[in-house]
Amino acid sequence: MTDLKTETITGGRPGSGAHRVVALCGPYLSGKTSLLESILYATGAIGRRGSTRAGTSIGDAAAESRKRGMGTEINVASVDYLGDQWTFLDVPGSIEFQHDAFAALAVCDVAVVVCEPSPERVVALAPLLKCIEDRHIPHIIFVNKIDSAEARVRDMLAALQNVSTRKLVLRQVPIRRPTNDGGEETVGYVDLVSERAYRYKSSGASDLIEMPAEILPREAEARRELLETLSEFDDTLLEQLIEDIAPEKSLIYRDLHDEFGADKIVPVLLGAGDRENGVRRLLKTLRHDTPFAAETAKRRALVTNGTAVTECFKVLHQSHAGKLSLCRVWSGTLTEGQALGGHRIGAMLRPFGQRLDKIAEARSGELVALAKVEALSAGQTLSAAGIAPSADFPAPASPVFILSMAAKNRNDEVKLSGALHKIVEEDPSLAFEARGETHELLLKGQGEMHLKVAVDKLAGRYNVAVETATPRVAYRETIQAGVQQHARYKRQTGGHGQFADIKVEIRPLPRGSGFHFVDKVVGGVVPRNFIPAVEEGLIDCLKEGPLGQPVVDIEVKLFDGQFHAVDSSEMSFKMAARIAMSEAMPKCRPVLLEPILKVTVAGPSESTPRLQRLISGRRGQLLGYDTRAGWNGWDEVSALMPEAEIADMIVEIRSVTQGVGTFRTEFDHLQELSGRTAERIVEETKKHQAA
Ligand SMILES: Nc1nc2c(ncn2[C@@H]2O[C@H](COP(=O)(O)OP(=O)(O)O)[C@@H](O)[C@H]2O)c(=O)[nH]1
Ligand SMILES: [Mg+2]
Repeated sequence: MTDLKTETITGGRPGSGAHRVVALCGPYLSGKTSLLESILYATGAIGRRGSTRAGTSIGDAAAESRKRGMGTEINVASVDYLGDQWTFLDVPGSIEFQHDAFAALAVCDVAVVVCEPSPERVVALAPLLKCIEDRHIPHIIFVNKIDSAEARVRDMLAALQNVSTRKLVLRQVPIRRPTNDGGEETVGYVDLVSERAYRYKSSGASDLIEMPAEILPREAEARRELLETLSEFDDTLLEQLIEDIAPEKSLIYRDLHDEFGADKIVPVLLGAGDRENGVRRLLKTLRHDTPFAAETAKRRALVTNGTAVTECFKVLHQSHAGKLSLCRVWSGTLTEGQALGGHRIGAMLRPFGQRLDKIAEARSGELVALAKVEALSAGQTLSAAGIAPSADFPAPASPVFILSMAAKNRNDEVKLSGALHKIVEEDPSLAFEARGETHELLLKGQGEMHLKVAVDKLAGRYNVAVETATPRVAYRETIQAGVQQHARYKRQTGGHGQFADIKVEIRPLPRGSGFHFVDKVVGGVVPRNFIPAVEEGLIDCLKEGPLGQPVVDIEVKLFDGQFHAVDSSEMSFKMAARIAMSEAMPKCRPVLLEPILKVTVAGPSESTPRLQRLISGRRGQLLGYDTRAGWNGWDEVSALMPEAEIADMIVEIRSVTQGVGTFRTEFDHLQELSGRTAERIVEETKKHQAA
C-alpha cells in the first residue's frame, strides 16, 4: 500500500524503470571522472575501465579536455542499473568552468560532491556547496581517494561541517590497518546502519567480513552520532534513544531517506573511485534515496501539467550534428518528428561520452540531446506553450579575466564572429564585446585557462586562429590650465579663397563634466550659420589630445572672430577651430586620466589580510571590509583600484584563497595620473598609434 502511495506522489520507486539524473561535482582532480568510469564499469555499461591519466576515460573526451587532463565541459553518460535508468553528469571541477557545473546542478535530482580526504582543501568546496544549498538539492559527499587518506575521517568530517550549513551524517567508518612503513591504510569500512563490515578489493564489490573487534568502540560512537542527528528530525527516534531502545533499521533507513530528500541532512560516504571501492555502496544509496523527476520538478516549482515539458541546460555545436540542445524531460514524452510549441523536434540523441545514440522517444525524467532546435538555448523550457525562460536557472558569473583578441588572418573576421556566437551559446560564462574606445574585440571569462580553452576551440573546432593580448585601458586626458587662443585659416587657391578667424578661451572643468561649448559671439563677428562648424572642428580635436587620449572635462568658449563675405565657409571655420585647438592644448598642461573602479573582492575570512595586502600592492585604496551576505565565514573587501591593475588580478586572488576568491567591479571615476607611469603610458600610446 505505502509503495503505491509513494508512486503516485513521487512518480517512481526503485526498479520501476524511472530516469534519474546525478551530477558528479567537486573540485578539479578530486576524482569525478575516474569515479564515473568505475560507475560505468560496475553497472556493466563499459567492459573495461579507462583512465583519465591515459586519456582513455569516457569523460574528458573533448579535445580541449584531453589536452589538459581536465574536464572543460559537461560529460554525459547513461546506464541501466537494477531496472532503472541513470544519467550521470560529470562536470568540470575548475572554478573557471563552474557555469557548466551549475547548469548541471539545475537539472539534476541529486548531487554527489566528490572531494579529496584532506581537511585543509575543504575550503575549495564552498562555492559549490553554496549553490547546492541555495537550490535545496539533495546531496551526498563522497570522500574519495580514501586509499591515500592521511587525515582521520572524523577530522575530515569536522572540516566539511564547517563549510556546510546542513547536518552531515557519516554513513561509514573506515577500517584501518598499519602498513610496513609505519603508516596506516584504509582496507575496508563498517556500514553504520546495517552494522556490517566490508573489506575493499582492488577491483569489484567489497567482501563482507566479520566485524573487527577493535573497531567496535569507534563504530558505536559514530552510530550514536548518526542516530542523534536523525532524531533531531524524528520524535519517535528521539524517544527510542532516550529510553535506550535499539531502533529498527527500517526506521533509520526511512529517516535517512526523508531528511536527505528534504535536503536537511547530507550523508557522507567513503571510497576510492579509481579502484571501485565504495562505488556500489554509493550506487545503492542513490538508488534508494534519489528523488524522482516529479519531485525535483516540484522542488523547483516547475509547472508540468502532465504534458510534454523539457528544459535545455546546455548547448553544444557539433560539426556533424549541428546544434544540440541537452535537455531534461520534466513530464510527458518527446518523440522524434513531434511539433512542440511551434518547434519541430528532429533527431533525438542519447549521449554517452562522445558517442550519440539515436532514440525514438524520451520519457519523463530522461536526459536527451535534441538536434537542430535552433531557437532552444540553455536556461529555457520548451512546452506546448512555446519557449520560455526557466525562472531559477543559474545566471553566469560576471567575467573576471579579459583579453583583447583579433583574427590572425583579417579575412577570418566574419568567421570569427560566427564562431564566437556559438562558443558563447555553449558557455554563457564567456562573453565578447567590441570596445569602440580602444578599437578592440574583448574576450571575457572566468580565468586564463577558461579563455585559453576558448581560443583552442576557435582554432580546433572552427578553424579560426586568433591572437590575444592584454586589453588596453581606456585612458582619457584633460587639462590643468586655461588659455586664450587666436587662430586664422586663410588660403588663396585659384578662384575664391578660404577665410576664417576665431578667438577661443579654453578652461578645465570638474571631473565628470565632459565637454562644454559656449557661444559668446556678439555682433555677428562669426555668422550664426558657421558656429556649428566651429563646434564640430573642436569636437574633432577632442578625439585625441596631445597625450594621445580622448579629451574630457574641458570648456571651449568662442568669444570673437572675423569672416569674409565670399571666402568664408563652414569648412574654413572648422579648420580654424582645429588650428586653435592644436596650438592651445599643449599650453594647457594636459594630464592623463586613468579609470578607477570600485572593486569588491570576496574570499574566506582567513584570507582577508592577504587580500588587503594584494589590493594595496596594486595601487588600491582600501575602503573597508564586511562579511559577505549569505556566505558563512566569508568577507568582502572593498577598494578603489586603477583599471590597469585588474586585468590579471584574479590569478593572484585565487592563489591566496585556495582558488575560491572572486571579485566584481564597477566604474567609479577618472583620476589624474602623472609621473613615470603616466610617461610610460603616453609613450606606449604613441608607439601603438604609429603602428
Ligand atoms: N589514490 C587515488 N587516486 C585517485 C582516485 N580517484 C582518482 N584518482 C586520481 O586523481 C586524479 C584526478 O582524477 P580525475 O578523475 O581526472 O579527477 P576529476 O578532475 O575530479 O575528474 C587522477 O590522477 C586519478 O588517477 C582514488 O580513488 N584514489
Ligand atoms: Mg574530470
